Amino acid sequence: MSLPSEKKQNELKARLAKLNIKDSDLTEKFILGSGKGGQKQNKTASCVQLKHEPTGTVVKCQKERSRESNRFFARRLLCDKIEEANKPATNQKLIQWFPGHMAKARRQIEEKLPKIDVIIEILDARAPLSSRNPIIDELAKDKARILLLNKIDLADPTTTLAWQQYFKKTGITCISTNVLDNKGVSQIHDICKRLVPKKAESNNIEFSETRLMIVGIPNVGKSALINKLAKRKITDVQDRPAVTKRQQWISLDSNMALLDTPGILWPKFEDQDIGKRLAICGSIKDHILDSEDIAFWLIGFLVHNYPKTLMDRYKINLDDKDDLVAVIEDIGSKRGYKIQGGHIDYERVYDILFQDFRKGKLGRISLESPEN
Ligand SMILES: Nc1nc2c(ncn2[C@@H]2O[C@H](COP(=O)(O)OP(=O)(O)O)[C@@H](O)[C@H]2O)c(=O)[nH]1
Ligand SMILES: [Mg+2]
Repeated sequence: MSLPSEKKQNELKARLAKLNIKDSDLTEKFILGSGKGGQKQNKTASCVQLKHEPTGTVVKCQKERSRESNRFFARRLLCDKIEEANKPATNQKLIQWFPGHMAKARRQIEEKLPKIDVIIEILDARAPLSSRNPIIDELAKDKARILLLNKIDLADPTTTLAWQQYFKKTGITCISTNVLDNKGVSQIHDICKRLVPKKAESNNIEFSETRLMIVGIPNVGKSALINKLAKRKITDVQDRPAVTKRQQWISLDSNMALLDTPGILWPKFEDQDIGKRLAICGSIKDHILDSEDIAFWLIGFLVHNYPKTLMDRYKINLDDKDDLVAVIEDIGSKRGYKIQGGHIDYERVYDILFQDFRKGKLGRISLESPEN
């Protein structure tokens, strides 16, 4: 296999220079590859893994049999990735997920607000900042508000505590819940009573009840909370802002009423990592982002923050924590996830990682903490 032409090599050099990618910033590894490329035949470690230390970008390349060619292609791939990350409209792909929904969702929340006394804002306890859309601060600045860190059964308890303190400092009442198991939910009544002064006695029920509305991005547990507060299954809880229907009030105890349709907030698109955390938690659909990118992010995060969990769950040892390709391959080979030719089925490893994380099979894990 001949090396890429001199012209191509010079082009690459120019791109590297333009992106300020220096050789001294790269950590390069050669590993025994699998999958396409037939490395198993010549038994050399021709798969190249490249890490750009300043940005933490990792690429691997096992396109060719020759290590030198793969070194070239790995560098080109790295340029692609870093260029992509540098683009201002990086999240174009994500934004397309909500064609026209953002403005509509905002309008729908704004329309409901005049009737609402308390806003219950649900966040995913595993990634509270990523699952929070600050637009609600602006929309609901004059309203009483309760912040729910939900799914605490899946989040790291120490980190959840730290988040509670973090939000308390901002002056917002914050509680931790596991809505599925009805944990923490009963506090909502008491807090509402505390936050909203007793309304004037009135024959018109509309003016005497304390009215609640639940808001949050997809998949944080809005429908589950409505059902728990209503103590019955509200079948018509809709998650799509496009659906309009007559609003219904669900009467709760203590002279309170809950709007049966939650306010849908859209996820933030400020940076790639937010998107990755949300995809891992299931708030953004899998196919929106590149599953390989997300899986590498998750495995890198777990290797550094929850190594024991990873070792116990997949019976692997993490001899080299920087070699994420090897970690993924190790999991695949321990589980026997192979494709034709005996190569590791990467996609299947990614799937199992996401599923295990979402079901809590990796233990209680938080993807961000207030300190970082
Ligand atoms: N483990 C766990 N799962 C939850 C919790 N609350 C909700 N869920 C699950 O999260 C998923 C999304 O919940 P849903 O209420 O539909 O979220 P929505 O999109 O905000 O309405 C469902 O599978 C729920 O069963 C919780 O506290 N713990
Ligand atoms: Mg829902």
